Amino acid sequence: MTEQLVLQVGGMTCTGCEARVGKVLGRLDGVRSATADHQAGEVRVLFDSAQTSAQCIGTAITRAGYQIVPREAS
Ligand SMILES: [Cu+2]
Repeated sequence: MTEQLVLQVGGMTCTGCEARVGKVLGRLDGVRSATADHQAGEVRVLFDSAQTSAQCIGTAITRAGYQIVPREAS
């Protein structure tokens, strides 16, 4: 099933960072699309939950050198 994940990501300072995050996520199995916006500090990912998980996506972002900003409880 395709799911959408929106993450707040810290450490992206330019369009190069957006490209880097997009590329790293694009390499993961099950990721359909990944769009990063450094100004908003936001990453949107469409992924197949049978092939990958929010956990794996978060790990890939962290390994690329960026930080996942915890969401405030709503
Ligand atoms: Cu950058």
